[in-house]
Amino acid sequence: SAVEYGLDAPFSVEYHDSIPSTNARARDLAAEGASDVVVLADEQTGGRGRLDRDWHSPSGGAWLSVLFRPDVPMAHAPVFTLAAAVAVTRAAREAGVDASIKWPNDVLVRRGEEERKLVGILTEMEGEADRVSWVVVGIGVNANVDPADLPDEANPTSLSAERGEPVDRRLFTQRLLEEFDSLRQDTEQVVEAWREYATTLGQQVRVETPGGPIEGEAVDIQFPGALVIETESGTEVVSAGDCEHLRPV
Ligand code: BT5
Repeated sequence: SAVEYGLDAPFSVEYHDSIPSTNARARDLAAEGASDVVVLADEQTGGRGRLDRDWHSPSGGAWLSVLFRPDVPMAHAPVFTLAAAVAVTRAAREAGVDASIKWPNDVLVRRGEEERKLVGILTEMEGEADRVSWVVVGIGVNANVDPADLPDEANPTSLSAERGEPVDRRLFTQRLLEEFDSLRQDTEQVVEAWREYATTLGQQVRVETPGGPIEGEAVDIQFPGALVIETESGTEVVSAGDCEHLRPV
């Protein structure tokens, strides 16, 4: 309920028991001129992932969207996706779940070779090339959700499944928002923090890009979010926007 979410957050919070999509609501608020608002829901009935894919959002999750207006050029906006991944990873680790980040937008839990998706992040924005007007960072955390209720093909997991007991969503969300607030104001620290939690670096990867797949070893990340890949024919720098899929090969 809304009471559970008595958040002391650096944003004003709009809570919904059920809403089609917190990102869609945050975009509407952006159109009305709002900023520094978090839209939070217990359940989404029309949650969206990248490329208009469905995001399953049953009751018990932490489905939220942060609307803000950073003073940065459009090209820097991918850094906020990384910032959200770092923030949610820290909050998950504090809750006892050993999360790490798979470039660019997944937070997952690794068990040996297996990777289970815990979180998805969808960043949307509008503005001019030299200045963003608004950014909406949508963060979908499988908090107190049974993975059996989520699509199998993504190999999903949840905070409660990993912990063996429910997580305090108020505390978790509060820590997530505090971390995100600090990172969004100091984007220089984001890339370094990201490296600390990344599973991707050092791995053989295959990234699907509009220009075709790129295979090689992921060696680094560059501000504001591009992956550096050593391929047989040289070094490739793949920007977050180019990535459709990445998996170990
Ligand atoms: C993402 O997309 O991972 C971004 C998801 C962002 C969701 C948040 S929730 C709050 C805000 N409001 C919204 O409407 N959206 C944002 P993508 O990388 O495209 O992954 C989507 C794929 O993940 C789907 O095609 C499924 O295979 C899988 N999937 C769907 N729901 C899932 C879930 N709850 N947990 C794990 N995997 C899921």
